Amino acid sequence: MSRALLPHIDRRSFIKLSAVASLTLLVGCGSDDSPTDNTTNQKLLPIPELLQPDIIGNVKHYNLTIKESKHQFFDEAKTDTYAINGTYLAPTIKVIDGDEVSINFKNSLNEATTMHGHGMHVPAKMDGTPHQVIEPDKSWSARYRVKQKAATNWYHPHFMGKTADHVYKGLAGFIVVEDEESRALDLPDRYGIDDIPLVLQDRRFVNSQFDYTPTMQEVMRGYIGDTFIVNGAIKPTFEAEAKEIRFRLLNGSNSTVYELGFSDNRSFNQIATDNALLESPVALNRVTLSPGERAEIVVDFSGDLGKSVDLYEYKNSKTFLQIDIKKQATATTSLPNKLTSLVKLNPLNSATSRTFTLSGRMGSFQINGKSMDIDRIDEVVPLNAIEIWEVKNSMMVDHNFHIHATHFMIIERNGNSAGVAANERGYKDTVYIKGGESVKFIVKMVDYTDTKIPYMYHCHFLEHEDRGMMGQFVVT
Ligand SMILES: [Cu+2]
Repeated sequence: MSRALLPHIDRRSFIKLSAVASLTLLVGCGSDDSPTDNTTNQKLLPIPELLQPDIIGNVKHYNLTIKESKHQFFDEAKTDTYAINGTYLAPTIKVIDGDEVSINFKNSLNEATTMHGHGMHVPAKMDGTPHQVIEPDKSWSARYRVKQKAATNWYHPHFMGKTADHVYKGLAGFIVVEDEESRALDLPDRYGIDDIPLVLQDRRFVNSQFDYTPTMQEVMRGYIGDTFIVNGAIKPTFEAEAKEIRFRLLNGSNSTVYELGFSDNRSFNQIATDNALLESPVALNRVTLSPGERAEIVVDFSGDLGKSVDLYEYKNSKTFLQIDIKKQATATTSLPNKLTSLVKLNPLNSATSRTFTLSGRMGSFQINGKSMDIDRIDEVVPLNAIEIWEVKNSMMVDHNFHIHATHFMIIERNGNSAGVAANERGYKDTVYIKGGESVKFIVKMVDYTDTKIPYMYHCHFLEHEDRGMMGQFVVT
């Protein structure tokens, strides 16, 4: 068990230890206090604990407890949270394509929830949707064989009508998928040293407690916090080696779109979209992520020893993270030009098109005129059929569209294939659709038929999802 492997470190011993290099690895979002750099008195970036599995037979068991906790966002007081194992957020689960895994959740909350593996390619009954409720004091396991390409995925609640509330309180963690191909690439992969997961969120606080009280207008337009946090810390510092650093960026917010870049406007390379590496790195100086979307980026700090730069959110003018490049590189990497090959389905081979129109008013939301009904199957999708799905945002407010079960590839934005940006030409499971815009994607279900238990498709702006902007499909 990971707890035994990573003994609890109290604050005092931590400060003493923090002079030691590479300690970042030991810092959980779960320790009661965030670590402090004793030279600058600034909080260091917490790195979610990398959870070690118990191996029983050939199955890797990851044991997680969902519970109420208190987390130190502020020096003066602790904040009531929900958390998994620690005090806010959750440990990182790292799996390899082909692994047999059992992700075991014990619900120690006083209310029911669920736990969905966002981006995981799993049978519907293992998907952790509103159909796999975990009642208080009960346990539930997502047991499956990992069968997908390397990706940065995540897990979070998906309980009917309460997803926004449960995520806001702190339930979210990474599932990092690796495969043989990704492991052979010369990419930064030392967890916590040059391979850094970042859960990006924003929150409102009143008297150091979360304030989750969206008005009707905020339900429609987004409940944006004034305090931006990363891995459960407010504007912490990451002490980087002077080399290429890989950041696994996750927009873990309820409903805020982030336009991310660096304070010196430097360029970086995006290497992965939601569900796989890109075929080649794409050079950018901004990357936009709507809620639920991920991007892996590699930024080269090899000539920057002694400098500081911020990971900055340009839409809301907020600093997420200060990066102090203050360590000599202890290993080097060199970003490859070719990362992977992606299967590109041919639209001419598609027999079926489906249209999903997003609408809503007065705090209620619909897809194709209907609000989510857990007892209604909206779409029946045959196995192995190539399909085109078009999603139209008929509103003036932003939405996105997320599908479970598998990934898709975007083929048009607003009726135009040239409208698909280079860094969107990869495997996606969530796509941002601005007010009045539309997106067409190509998709094929390749596994796991089940005529009864559905998968979901929905807007991942959580206030919209909870108020009806969700539907269900079965794969047959
Ligand atoms: Cu929406």
